[in-house]
Amino acid sequence: SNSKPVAEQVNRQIIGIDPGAGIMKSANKAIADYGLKDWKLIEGSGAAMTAALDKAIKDKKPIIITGWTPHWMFAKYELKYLEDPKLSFGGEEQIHTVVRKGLKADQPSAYTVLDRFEWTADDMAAVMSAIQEGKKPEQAAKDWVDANKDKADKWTEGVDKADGKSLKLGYVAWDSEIASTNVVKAVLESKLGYKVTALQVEAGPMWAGVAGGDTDAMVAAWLPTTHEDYLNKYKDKIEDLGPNLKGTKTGLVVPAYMDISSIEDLNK
Ligand code: PBE
Repeated sequence: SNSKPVAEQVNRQIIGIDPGAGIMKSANKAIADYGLKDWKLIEGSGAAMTAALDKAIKDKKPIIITGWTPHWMFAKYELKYLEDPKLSFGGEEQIHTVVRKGLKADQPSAYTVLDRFEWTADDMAAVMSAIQEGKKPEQAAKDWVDANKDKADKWTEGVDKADGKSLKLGYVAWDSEIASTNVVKAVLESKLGYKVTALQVEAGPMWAGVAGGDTDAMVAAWLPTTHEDYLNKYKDKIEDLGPNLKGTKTGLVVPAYMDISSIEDLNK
């Protein structure tokens, strides 16, 4: 094993994701809260982060990433969250569905389904793992909807068909949101006949799109902490339909073989 301090082992680097992600703001807050002098949060993407994690684990090397649950990485690798006694990453969180103002009047069927949409962390993780194992997101979502008819039927029960109307969902290429957005798209298309465009954007434009009314909805708002700044900026211009998934978590994540347990250990 490696006797150098963790800071030296990882070159004082935390492997982050896209700069617009709320978890990047939280990670920078952790760097300040825990006095991690000269540490750097590296910007990239969700895909680059999981590639770096995969390589480090294959080489049995130390690595620190920004991680979140639900995520397939916890099924594939042995990982642990570093304790966060200062709560830089916040407390309990949920993923909310957010729609543009006026959607209820213009598209009542879609609005009702979006309002009813809720599932569990295990449901989402199942879709994420299917995609990670090679299924196309649209196919993984369809397969999940077919296998979970009882759940999906509850979202659409008694709702009028949409007869080919168009709907635009915004999402960011986070593995969790690729899964949820494709499931909602599959349900709206297969059960109600909507024509759904899933538009992949960055986090800022995702929120701005719904606030400006160009985008009808998104199912990717992590609240109250991770997307707090976006909510504060746009709360008067959107409608928050509440949680679609409870029991998420965000934080700094390391392979289980690393001999640290708390963000506080990074200062040693
Ligand atoms: N995440 C996944 C996002 C929300 C979904 C935790 C990477 C973030 O904004 O940080």
